Formats: sequence, structure tokens, C-alpha cells
Amino acid sequence: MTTITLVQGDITRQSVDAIVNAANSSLLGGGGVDGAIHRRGGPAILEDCQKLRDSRYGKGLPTGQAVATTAGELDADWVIHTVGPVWSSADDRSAQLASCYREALRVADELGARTVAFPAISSGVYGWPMEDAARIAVETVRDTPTAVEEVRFVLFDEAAYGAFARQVG
Ligand code: AR6
Repeated sequence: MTTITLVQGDITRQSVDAIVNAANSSLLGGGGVDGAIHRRGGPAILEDCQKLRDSRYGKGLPTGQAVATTAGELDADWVIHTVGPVWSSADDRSAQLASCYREALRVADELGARTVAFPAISSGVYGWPMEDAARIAVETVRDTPTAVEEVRFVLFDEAAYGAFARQVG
């Protein structure tokens, strides 16, 4: 049974087995959550990401997939990087966003992670409307069989927290 918990705050301050990063397909850093994770986690994360680019993910990590690295100096064992879709009003990319949560949980299960912190993937730079991002996140976690005991959504501001709280009920 997976428990969903909500926290308002900074995902890089969480103590969990795995922290999920809202990355981009380059895996080589960016702004938002990605920038914060690399800043606080230190260079070991980027070194692992570069190794992934030099091996399995020469063309980058495709949207909707997930891959783990060290968590460096973060208070976690792993960072699970996933690439959300960019929001589009013309094109329904919900399945790709749901895939991020499903694939991150699959990687967490492979690692044996029992507590996993997620940001609201795609809801920042990638422009996904927060209410819908929250709906997809919560529905997908509820529908995904996993040995993860706690999924902790870490929401940066009150609006994001409210959107997730409405979904969790
Ligand atoms: N802790 C928790 N949530 C945060 C934090 C934090 N430290 N910082 C931002 N958020 P974003 P995306 C919230 O932009 O939309 C990067 O440049 C933020 O308010 O981090 O998936 C990557 O390299 C928002 O609600 O991710 C990609 O290029 C949510 O986290 C691109 O941004 C996600 O915002 C990915 O865009």
C-alpha cells in the first residue's frame, strides 16, 4: 500500500531514498528543480549523467522515461531523472506525463527505494497547467502497482500544494 503525502517546500531538502528530478533530455542540467538538485547535490550527479550520455543515452533521455544516478550530497541514495513533456494545447501529451510517474516508480522498485519525493513534473518551465498536472500525478501514482511505501509530492508554493491537496482529497 502506497501512502501519498504532500509537503510544501524545496525538494532538495527532503530525506528520502530517492528524489525525482524534472530533467530535460540532455540530462546535463537546467533551471527549476533540475538546477536546484545539481546545485545542492554537487558535481557527482552531473558526472553520472555525463556517463549515461556517453553510454546508454547518447541521444539523451526520451520524454516519459526515467533513469537513476547517485544523489551526491543530497540526503537521499538516488536521484531518478525523468523528462516531462512540454505542455501543448494542440496536442494531448498526458500519456507522456503519466509515463514519467510510472517509469520513475519502476526505477524506484528496481533500486529498492521505499520513500520517493516527486516534484510537480512539467508544471514549471514546461508550462503544464497546475490543476491538470496534479490530477495526472495523483491518478497515475494511485494506479501504479509499486513496492514504494511513501510517495511524497513536494510542492514549491501554496498554489501547487492546493492543487495536489484537491486531488488527494
Ligand atoms: N523544489 C520543489 N519544487 C520546485 C523547486 C524545488 N526546489 N523548484 C521549482 N519547483 P520545473 P518542468 C517547482 O521548471 O516544468 C528545467 O530547466 C516549480 O515551481 O523545475 O518539468 C529542466 O532542465 C514547478 O511547479 O520543471 C527542463 O529543461 C515544478 O517544480 C525544464 O526545466 C516543475 O518545474 C523542465 O521543466
